Amino acid sequence: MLSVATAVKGQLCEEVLPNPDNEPAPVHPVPSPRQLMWQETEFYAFFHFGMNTFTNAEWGDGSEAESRFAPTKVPNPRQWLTAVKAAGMKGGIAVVKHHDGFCLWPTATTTHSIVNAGNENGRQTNIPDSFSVAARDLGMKYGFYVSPWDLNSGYWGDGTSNYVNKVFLPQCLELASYGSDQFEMWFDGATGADHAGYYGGQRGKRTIANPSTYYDIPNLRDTVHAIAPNCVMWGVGNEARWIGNEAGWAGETNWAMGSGESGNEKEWKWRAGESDAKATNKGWFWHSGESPKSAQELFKIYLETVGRNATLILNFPPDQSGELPQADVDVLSELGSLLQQRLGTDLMADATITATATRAAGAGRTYDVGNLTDGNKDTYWATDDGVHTATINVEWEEPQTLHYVMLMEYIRLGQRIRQFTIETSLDGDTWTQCAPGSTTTVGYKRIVPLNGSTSTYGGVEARFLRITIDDSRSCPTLHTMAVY
Ligand code: FUL
Repeated sequence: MLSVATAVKGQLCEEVLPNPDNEPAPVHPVPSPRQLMWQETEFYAFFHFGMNTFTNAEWGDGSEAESRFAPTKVPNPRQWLTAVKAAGMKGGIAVVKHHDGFCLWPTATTTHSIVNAGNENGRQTNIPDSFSVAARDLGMKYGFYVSPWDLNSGYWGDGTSNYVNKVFLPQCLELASYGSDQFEMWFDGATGADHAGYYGGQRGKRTIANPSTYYDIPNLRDTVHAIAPNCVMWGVGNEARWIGNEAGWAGETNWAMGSGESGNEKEWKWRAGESDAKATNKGWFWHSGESPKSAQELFKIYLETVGRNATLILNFPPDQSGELPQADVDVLSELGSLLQQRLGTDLMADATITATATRAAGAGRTYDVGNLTDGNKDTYWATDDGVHTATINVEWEEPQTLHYVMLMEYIRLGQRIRQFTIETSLDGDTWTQCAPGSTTTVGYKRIVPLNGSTSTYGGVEARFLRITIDDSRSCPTLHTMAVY
C-alpha cells in the first residue's frame, strides 16, 4: 500500500492507495515521460553550420550580408546523419539559427535568411526540412538549435516584448511545424553584453536581465509542446541542463537534479545533464585546416559522459560544401567499431546472478535479479522498503577478462543510489575492489571501467564479480546490468 498525505476540509489525513504490484514509492523528483525518452537518446550529434562556416567566425555580429552564405553544393544532412549513425549515434541537432540571426530556412520573420543567399545552392538550402526528412528515413531522432540571442534583429533587447512576439516565438513555431516528432530544441544561454551587434542597424551592445522572463519560457514551452509533445526544451527551456563544461565530461557523481557537472541530490527539479563537446580541434563551426580527435579520444569522452549519467551531443561541423569532411566520416566509422568492440558483447549472457535481498513480488510483477539481464527496461530488481544496502553476485564457470560494468537505474521512480562498490575475485575468497572511490551515483546509465581508467583499455581476470549497493536514498532499483 502507498500512503499519501491528502488535505480534506482543511485537515491533513492519510489516504491509502492500492498498490497490488508492491512497487516502491517514487523518490522525487522523477522525470516526465518526455524527459525519459530524451535521455534514452544517449548519444547524438551536433552540427554547427551557417553563416560562420563562410566567414571563418565562431560568433558573427549579425551584420553579415546574406550573399556570403554560398555553399558549393546544396547542403546534405543525409550525409551528416549517415556518418554519425555509423558511430552508433541515435540522432542529431542541427543549428538552424546561431547568434548572428541568419536563418537556414525560409522564415516569415526576417529577410536575413537563405532566401537571400549568395547562390542557388544557398537559396535551395532548407536545413529543418532536409534534416528532419533524412532523420526520419534513417530512423534517427532530430531537433534544432535556434539561438535565442539574435544580433541581427533590431528588436532583441530593446526593452519591449517585440523580439519574443514577432521573432523568437514565431521562429520556434515555424521550426516545430517541421515535425511533431522532434526530440529536443536547443536554447543556448549566451547573451553577450560585451559583444557588439548589428541590431537592425542600430549597432552597439545590448543586454537582457533575465532570459527566462524575457523569452517567456513557460509560454514557449507550452506552445511548442502543443505541436511537438516529446520535444525537450534544453538549456534556457529548463527541461535538461548544460553539464557545465564544453570538454566532454560529467562528474563521477552526477545527479539528474541541480546544476553543473555533479548536480545536487537535494534539488527539487529533474534536469538531467547534457554534455556538449567538439569532436574537432578548432571550433564549433568548420574552419580551414581543422582535424577531428581520434576515435580513442572520442571513446574516452563517451565513457565520461554517457557512462556517467549524462547524454553526449558531439559536434561535427559540415564544411563549405555542406558535407562533413572525409576525415570526420572516417573517425566516426572507427568510433563505431571501437564502441562495438569494447561495449558490444555482454558477458552476462553466460553468468549466474543472485542477490542478497529481493523485494517481495506483487500480483503482476517480480523484482528478481534476473530482471537485470532480461533485456527489458520495464522490469527491474529492487529491495524491500527500508533495505538500502544489498549485494548482487555474479559468477561464471570459467575465468573471464572483464573491462566494464554497466548499470541502469529504474529512474521512473527517481534517482536513488548514492554509493556502490564493485569487487572481483578469481577464487571467490580473495576480493579486489575495482575503481575505488569512483563509484558514487548510477542514474540513467553508469559505465565503470574496472581498471579505474577511462583512458587506457585494460581488463581484470575474474570468475566472480559482486556489486554492493552501500547507500541509497530509498530502496535501490536497477533495470539493467551488463559486463563487457
Ligand atoms: C555556446 C555558443 O555560444 C557557441 O557558439 C556554441 O553554439 C555552443 C554549443 O554553445 O554557448
